[in-house]
Amino acid sequence: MAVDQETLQQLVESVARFVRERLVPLEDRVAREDAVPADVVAEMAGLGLFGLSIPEEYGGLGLNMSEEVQVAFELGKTSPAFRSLIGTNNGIGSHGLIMDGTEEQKQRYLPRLARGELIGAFALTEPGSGSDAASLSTSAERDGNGYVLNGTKRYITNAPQAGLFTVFARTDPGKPGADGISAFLVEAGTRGLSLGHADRKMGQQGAHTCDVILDDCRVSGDALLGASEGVGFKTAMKVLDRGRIHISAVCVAVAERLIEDSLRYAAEREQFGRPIAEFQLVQAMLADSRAEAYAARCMVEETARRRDAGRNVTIEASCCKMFASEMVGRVADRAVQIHGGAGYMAEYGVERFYRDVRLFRIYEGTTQIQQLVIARNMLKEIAQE
Ligand code: COS
Repeated sequence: MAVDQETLQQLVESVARFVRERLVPLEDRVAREDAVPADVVAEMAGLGLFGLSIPEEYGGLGLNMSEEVQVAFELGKTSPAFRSLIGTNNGIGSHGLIMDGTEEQKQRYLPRLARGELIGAFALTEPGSGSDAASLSTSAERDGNGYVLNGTKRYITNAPQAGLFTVFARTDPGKPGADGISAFLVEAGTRGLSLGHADRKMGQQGAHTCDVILDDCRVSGDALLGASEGVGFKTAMKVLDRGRIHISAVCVAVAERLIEDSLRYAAEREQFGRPIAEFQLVQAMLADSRAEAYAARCMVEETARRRDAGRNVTIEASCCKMFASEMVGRVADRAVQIHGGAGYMAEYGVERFYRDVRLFRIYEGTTQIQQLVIARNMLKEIAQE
């Protein structure tokens, strides 16, 4: 355990209460205004949510993966936009730095990321490079002691708020694949870095993405993550392995929330003279959802445990991401069905979740990429036998 049981229990309970009392009542407003109110952001920072997984020596809570997923199981029981705000600082926006940064880079950025004073973003995807991340074309050309970055990054989560971007760029144009890629820590406000318009999305209003444009953006040599060229792609893959476990925990949480809402609705809503929960066809939908959410919860907890024990969990993380994100899609679909006409109406919020969860099957690697990762690594395993 990275923290003692009692501290963890208190944190999980505080987050559960915060979600129930503070965030759930704001869901509709956040979706309408496409923004999380500033006082809520401050309260999230006060709870330590921006630094959950940042090591204690840099001002975070230092939760291990098993502990972090317990928090995500609670924080995810509301609109994913709230979680998204702290998601990058605890995941893809900080873990490249935690895993592979130099001590000086960690000291410079992690304490502010942990306090939520700085928002981190992970700039990997490009207009021409999504699932095929190793084909990215943003360039980083050596110039004296520094580098000059050119290219466009697309759909970058939290970019409009971000103060620090982990930018993946090609330092070696002679190497077209993964080996030529390096990672850079680029601060917002650096000359040559600009943002596109906020993207208009299907769901998750309140969480923002946009393009990050690098136009002769000059950074000093110490912006090179870990002071090593050519290892950026591996950093990205390791960060995604970890991030996929967290996202899977959020999928479980949203599914559990939707099951709770559907159960309550089914117990109250009467048709044919009885609550619809008494009909076996409705019960089947509730039971399937409960069993699938439970299976995903067990997968996430076991994968987190294995990772904390130091095992390679690339396969398991992808299994979790694939199963949990597909599972919450099915659960959201059944939730709309159980709510009937009301499920299609904005005032009940179920249709909003239905749109929100669609993203889980896409970002941090589509379901098809998870299948590919799982199968490829299975083949590697037999080749090693
Ligand atoms: N951990 C550590 N290293 C890894 C790794 C992992 N999980 N996965 C791959 N690598 C290493 C490989 O071992 C290989 O190194 P060596 O050449 O030294 O053996 C290198 O990285 C290249 O790997 P690979 O050949 O598998 O790369 P590919 O281009 O074939 O494909 C996929 C990799 C498709 C898995 C990758 O591009 C991917 O995950 N794509 C999805 C990207 C994504 O999730 N985007 C979401 C947007 S970010 S929110």
